[in-house]
Parts: sequence; C-alpha cells; structure tokens
Amino acid sequence: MASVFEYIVKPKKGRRFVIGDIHGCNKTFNKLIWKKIKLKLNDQLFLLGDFVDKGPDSKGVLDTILKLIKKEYLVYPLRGNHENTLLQYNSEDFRFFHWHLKKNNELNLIKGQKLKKKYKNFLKDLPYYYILNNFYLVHAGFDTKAANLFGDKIAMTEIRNMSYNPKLFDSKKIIFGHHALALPKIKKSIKENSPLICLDNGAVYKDKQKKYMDTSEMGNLIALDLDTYKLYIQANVD
Ligand SMILES: [Mn+2]
Repeated sequence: MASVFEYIVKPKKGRRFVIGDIHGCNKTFNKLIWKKIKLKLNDQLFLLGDFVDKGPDSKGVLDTILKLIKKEYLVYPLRGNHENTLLQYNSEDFRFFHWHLKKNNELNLIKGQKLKKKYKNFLKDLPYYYILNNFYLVHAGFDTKAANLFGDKIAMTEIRNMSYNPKLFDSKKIIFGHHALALPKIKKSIKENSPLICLDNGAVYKDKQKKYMDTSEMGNLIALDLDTYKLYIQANVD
C-alpha cells in the first residue's frame, strides 16, 4: 500500500537536492545529476514528479530513477499529475491509452495493452509529499482551504497559485513544481527567502518560449541544494 507521505531525516553526511518537472528529458536529467550536481551515494535526491509525458524519453527517465534506486542512491520521488494520468489511462480504453502513449513517445512503457509491471508498481507507490525538518515537498502544492490539508490528493498534484499560512505548515517552506516559471522569478523567490519556492523552469519547453508572454527564460532543468540554497541549472540537451 502506498504511503501518502514520508518524513525524511537529513543525512549526517551528504547533501540534499530537489529537482523539478523532468517530463521525459532524460539526457538533461542525467547531465544535471552527474555533471552539475555530481551526485554521491550519501546525498538525498528529491524529485518533484511529472517524470513522464511531453518530452522525448519518459521511459529513459523512469529507468534512470529505477537504476538510481537499485544502486542504493537516496532517491525520493513524488507523484505528479502526469503520473496520475498514466495510471488512470492504463485502466481505461486501450485505444485512448494508445493514442496518449503514441503522442508522448511512450509505447515502450507497455507490454501488450498495459503498463509494464515495473513501471506500474513504481508509479502507483509514489508518495504525494515529503516532510523534512524545514520543508514540505510536493508536486503542485496544498489547498489551504481544504478540510483535510494533507489528504487532498487532487490539490497536491494539480493546484496552481497556492497560498501560504505559516500556522498550517509549522513555518516550513514549501517546495513544488507543476507550474513552469521563468528563471528570474525562481531565483528571486530563493533569494528573498520566500516560503513558497517553485522549481519548475519548464525544462521541456526549450523550443516553446514564444508561447509564454513574460517567461523568456525557460527550458532549464534545475536543482536546489536545500542546505546551501545554491541553484544548479542545466539547459535542456534533449
Ligand atoms: Mn504537473
């Protein structure tokens, strides 16, 4: 049974990184963790979800995460709305599921008409959020008006423009993705010590900047060191 959340203790040695929405950009993901971060076995790596869809290699991203877990890297993946979508379509009409998979270059995720077991098992067990000593990590955010703040799975994977209330969150900061933001805005929230930090710089939108009015600085996959607040920026290479 999947847990809704986990409490994660800071490692005695080792760093803590959070990476935003990867969306099938496996080469970019690998370059960020190996060339920029230089990930070590005693570092914690938190992944904010939306591993799949839109980009060229969803299977590659899932395989990279599964390989890290197998090699005993301290990986903490979260569930995004695109992981929900994949699981939901997997249980629906195959013609529609096939259309979705083909559109997203994901036919290599299935065997017959269903998701391969290793991917389904990984996706269905993804937690919705993590609690750290000084942070909440979640794909989209929390609905501060919800009766059950930490039980609202739809909000955690879908909400946009969440509000912040220090009492509800023990004054911990909330780190999330889901909504692509221009790099200057992300840097500003970090520099100004904002309680809400979005780490989605729209890595998958490298060729689509023109769609966005005020967000010319998109197309990077970024990682935040939770202890030094250093930002690692990897331009899309997929
Ligand atoms: Mn999302």
